[in-house]
Amino acid sequence: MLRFIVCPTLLLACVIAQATSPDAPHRAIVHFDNATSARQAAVNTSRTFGARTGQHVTHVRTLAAGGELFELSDAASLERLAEGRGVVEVEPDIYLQPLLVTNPLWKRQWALNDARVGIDAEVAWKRTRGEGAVVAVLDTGIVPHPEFDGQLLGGYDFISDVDEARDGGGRDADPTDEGDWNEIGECRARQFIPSSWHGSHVAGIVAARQNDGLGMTGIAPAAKVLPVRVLGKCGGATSDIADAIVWAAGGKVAGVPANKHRADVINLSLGTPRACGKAFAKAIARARSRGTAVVAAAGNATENVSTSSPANCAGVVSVAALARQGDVAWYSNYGADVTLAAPGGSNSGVKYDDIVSTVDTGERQRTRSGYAYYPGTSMAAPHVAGLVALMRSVDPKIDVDAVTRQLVDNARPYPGRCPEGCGAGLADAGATVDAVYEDRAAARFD
Ligand SMILES: [Ca+2]
Ligand SMILES: [Ca+2]
Repeated sequence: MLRFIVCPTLLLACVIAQATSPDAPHRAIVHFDNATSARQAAVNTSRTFGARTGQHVTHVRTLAAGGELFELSDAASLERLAEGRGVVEVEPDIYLQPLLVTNPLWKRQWALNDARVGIDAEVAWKRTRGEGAVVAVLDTGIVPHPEFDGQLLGGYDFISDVDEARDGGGRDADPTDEGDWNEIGECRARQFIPSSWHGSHVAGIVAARQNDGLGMTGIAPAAKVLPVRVLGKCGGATSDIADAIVWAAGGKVAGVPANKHRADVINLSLGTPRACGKAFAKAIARARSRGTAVVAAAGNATENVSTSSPANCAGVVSVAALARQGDVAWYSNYGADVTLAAPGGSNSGVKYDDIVSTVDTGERQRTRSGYAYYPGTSMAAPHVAGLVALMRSVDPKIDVDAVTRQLVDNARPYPGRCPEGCGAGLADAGATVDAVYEDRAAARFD
């Protein structure tokens, strides 16, 4: 029987509704011409239809504003019903669904759902939403946000410098973002620069709550984010970031309590133009040896990624940014050391062509939670880090080299142009998660 599901935003709820609806009765509303009375209509239609098809058609009632409701046997055909005497129109008695606004920003999340330039998250979600996986976000810290309720693990604040930290102390167990605004002259700012809440934006891309009636969804909404604060007022020190990489991977850092939630993947949406130094190289090697994958933004300098650290470090999954139209973003770094690309936004002045995610709305200190559209390889990287969480959820034992190999092997060709070269193509969550799932299933029979 014909059945419409009103389902504008995605949703599991709708899938379930479709699956259960065949149990509902088969009914049709028949509209007759003015010359046919309700009683006549009921009798005529039942007789006519029954005579022609041998099916049972039972009159249920007359609708208040007109129209006759009939219950039909299973095989009853609406087309045949329409042939009845005096019948003007037949419509199925469709079941409607409550218009739950489960993720109202879904229509803006082209990075996840656009068939051409998105990463095909919905296909991956048929297998997993990241259950059991941990994504460490090494960034400006985290703000309270309804999208993070139940999504966070206890992280850490690795900023050693009290002035940079703005929380009155050095390293501590509170990774809350204290704001990275700059007054004129502060950190060489030539004009006032408001707080970015960058770490919260990145964390939302990874694991904002799904189907909570609010805002957006992360790519791995059942994964947990481990917020690690490494960027303060003027950025972050290599020494602090290197320690935080080791800690996030479950390694020991003197003076810091052990991390009880070893990350499956570390996201580094940060960088500086220089070669990969030994501090990063050693920390990244340590993390990888502990089974933690490291994903880094390729950088926003429109240069070869070999100039941007830590994206240029060995073993890192280096992520370039795709613009809304499918070409590599004009600002994105590129080159042979890029592993693959993910949606990062156009940075063209059209906000919906950038990446929506969670922020605070305060210009300096935290004020209240909200959403903002940012462009950058910083936004591309967490799509891949979230995808790694999905992969680890499907196969917790997949090693860091296999993670990179599967990302590369299952990327799809660039929908647009990347003339200077940017790795294997566009990250494809559906194909990659399917491949990991199938490999694991095959391994069980080896
Ligand atoms: Ca602190
Ligand atoms: Ca949400």
